[in-house]
Amino acid sequence: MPTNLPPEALEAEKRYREAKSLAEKIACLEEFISLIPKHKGTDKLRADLRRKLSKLRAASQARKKVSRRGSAFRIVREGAGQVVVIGPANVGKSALVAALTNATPEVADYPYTTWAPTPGMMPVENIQIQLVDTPPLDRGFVEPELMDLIRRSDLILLVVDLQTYPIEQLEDTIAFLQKHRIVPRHLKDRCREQRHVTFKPLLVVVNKNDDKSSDEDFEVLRELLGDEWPLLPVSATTGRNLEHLKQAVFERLGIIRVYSKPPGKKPDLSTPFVLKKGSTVADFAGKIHQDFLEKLKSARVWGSAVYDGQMVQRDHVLHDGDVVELRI
Ligand SMILES: Nc1nc2c(ncn2[C@@H]2O[C@H](COP(=O)(O)OP(=O)(O)OP(=O)(O)O)[C@@H](O)[C@H]2O)c(=O)[nH]1
Ligand SMILES: [Mg+2]
Repeated sequence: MPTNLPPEALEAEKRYREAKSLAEKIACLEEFISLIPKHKGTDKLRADLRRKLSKLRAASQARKKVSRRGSAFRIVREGAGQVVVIGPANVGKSALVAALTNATPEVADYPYTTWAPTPGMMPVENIQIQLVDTPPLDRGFVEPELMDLIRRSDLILLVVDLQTYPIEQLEDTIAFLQKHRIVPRHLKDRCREQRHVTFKPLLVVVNKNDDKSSDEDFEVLRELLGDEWPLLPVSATTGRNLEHLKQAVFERLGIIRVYSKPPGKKPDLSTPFVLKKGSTVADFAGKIHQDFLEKLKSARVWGSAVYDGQMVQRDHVLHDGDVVELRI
């Protein structure tokens, strides 16, 4: 910010920075712009601020629209699991969702770009997993519905920026979640208060590890944090380690893919049914159709059974990649 602005403009800028609600931010920014003297030296600043203002206005319009139709924070679940991508501002949450899914959230080199959650589908092998980009959590205010979205999700990807105080970012975000009674599942045993707390599987995605030159920084981070956190170094920009991240998400979701085989025919291996780990033949039958579950006489399994095509009971536990033939 140029320091040669008149004091009343600097005061307005301070009010703008500290504004808590979107409406307040818009009002303060309008006032700030009006107090900046118009000359060549302030051309760029005024243009930047006007752009910011029109973004804030657009966000406000979008919110009004969605609030009439229902909340922007109610993201319809799709695919094999819903994964929320959360963290402080400017760490690359939107860039990651853009790199991994078909969605195109706005990515910008200034903080507080994202205002509403944006879902996108991430293909992993032959299934699709939903990733939800979210607004940053280190704002002055956070919508209770955003916290509900996090509570309802199947997995949290907490993104930090390797190049900008990642430890503080991790600690602050965990403290913030804890304040809202959301605790990483792997810390459950250490949590004194267990009532009304939601325990969620969580992976820490250490973004902006663009190339070999930042590997050392990541190793230092890993050493400082010890083995308490599941850390995944990636780069949304260069695509480094993103395949690994996809696999890690798939594994953490605790799901298996099971293929249906009609009697006497080949299974369709391109469209699996997705079930929770530990699911049985009966769960699989129920997933296809309630009728199947009720009328199920026998089942044969290729894959996890002792031998291919083995007859199994309804309570036989299935594994990822199993092919099942149900007979009714
Ligand atoms: N070097 C580098 N820059 C990145 C990477 N990922 C994102 N960025 C940059 O970081 C800035 C912020 O990216 P965003 O994706 O908008 O960050 P965000 O976390 O969604 O930010 P908010 O929506 O404001 O919370 C942009 O300038 C991106 O180009 C990365 O892997 N490496
Ligand atoms: Mg964003």
